[in-house]
Amino acid sequence: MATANKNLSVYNKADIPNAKDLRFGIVVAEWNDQITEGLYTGALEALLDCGAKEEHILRWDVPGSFELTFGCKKMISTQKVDAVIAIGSVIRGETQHFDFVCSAAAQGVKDLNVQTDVPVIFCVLTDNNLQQAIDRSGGKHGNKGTEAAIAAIKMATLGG
Ligand code: INI
Repeated sequence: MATANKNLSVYNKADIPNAKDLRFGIVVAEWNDQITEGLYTGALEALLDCGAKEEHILRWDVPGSFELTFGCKKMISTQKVDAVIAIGSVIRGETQHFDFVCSAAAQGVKDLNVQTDVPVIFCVLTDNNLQQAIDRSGGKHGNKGTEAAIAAIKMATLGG
């Protein structure tokens, strides 16, 4: 995807609805936790910067990106949240495992968006190597967690 010249962390607060009355869920995969913690920090800081209250942001951890769908589904069905952010990092290895985990995570999040009225934001990095993931989780290309937080606010307030 074309992030080469894009900083994922740039947003104009004047264009973002205030998040003070919104509740957010963040589901974080433990795999590649150096990366997913960076994404989480980016998302959390952007939500707070846009007015969300810390006590209205719920975090759950799941083992890997494959488990994000179940984690988000359970959060939506048991907690009061206006949007959920699914955070993961999949890094290509020598086998096809990468493709199956990426595909399952993307399809699972897409399915939840079709099935429920709570938007689920796809904040899963799918990189060829660790450096690409570092660059997008608080490095030279910014932080995709920040971008996901802005998307969560916009989707939670869609249609007024
Ligand atoms: N999960 C990830 O989130 N990132 C990875 O890079 C990864 N790799 O490389 O294997 C990964 N695998 C675990 C997977 O998400 C599940 O937790 C596991 O298959 C159990 O269901």
